[in-house]
Amino acid sequence: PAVAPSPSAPASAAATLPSQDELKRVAAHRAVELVESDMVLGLGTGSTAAHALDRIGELLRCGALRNIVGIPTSEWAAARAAAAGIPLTDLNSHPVIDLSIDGADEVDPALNLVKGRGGSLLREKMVEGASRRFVVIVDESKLVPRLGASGLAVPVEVIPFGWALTLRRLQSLFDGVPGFNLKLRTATINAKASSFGKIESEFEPFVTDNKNYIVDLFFENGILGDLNLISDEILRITGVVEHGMFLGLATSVIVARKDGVVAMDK
Ligand code: ABF
Repeated sequence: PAVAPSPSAPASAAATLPSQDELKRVAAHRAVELVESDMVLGLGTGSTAAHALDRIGELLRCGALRNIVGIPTSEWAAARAAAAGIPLTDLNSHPVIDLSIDGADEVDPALNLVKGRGGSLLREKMVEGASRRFVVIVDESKLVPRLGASGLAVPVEVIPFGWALTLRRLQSLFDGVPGFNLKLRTATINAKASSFGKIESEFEPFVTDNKNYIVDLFFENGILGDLNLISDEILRITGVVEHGMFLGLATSVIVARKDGVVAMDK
């Protein structure tokens, strides 16, 4: 049986360490210090970016910031920003963005990123690529020696038409790479308990905000080789819309670590 901690017991060291979510908040708040009144902002997606959106909303409400407009990188970001009270606009009206703030899934030592495990990579790359400054906010768990090395997905957005052919072409590109694997991203629908009490689920392709599918690439040893060349080869496949490697786009990365915040600049 679990033993409830005694209220008089001294707090353990672990209890005083910030949680991962607190680290995300610290990185986000540090980035929001760069926001000035009258800016056009790129608004990121994900649990780290959520802290930035909420903080910008707070600063607008108390009058510390004025005349901000934001361009959301996803439908989720649009809803979260609207709830925070941030006025929204779009890339057509504002093709040049002063500052974008967003999370990432991986950051390598050269500040290249993997993004899009949340599925918003295309709009993120359009918005952040149109930004004078793109500040990435992460907790220390996102730092990797090379992209793909966390063993998690490097996403590729593909059009639904002929997606299995596009997947085969992606497979051919990495044939012979040890530890390479790929699969169509799926979402669970209709999870229900069967008559035996077992949970049975149906799956369908995950659909992005742009009504596309995602093929997730996995590199057991991380991506070895020239990232720009690999990027070009992926983008040359007809049916591929965009991939989640963000090469040379981040101008700085704010990393919240348990022992403090570190900013890495390009
Ligand atoms: C977005 O949110 C994505 O590009 C990335 O996939 C994800 C990071 O999420 P979180 O901040 O929740 O870890 O920035």
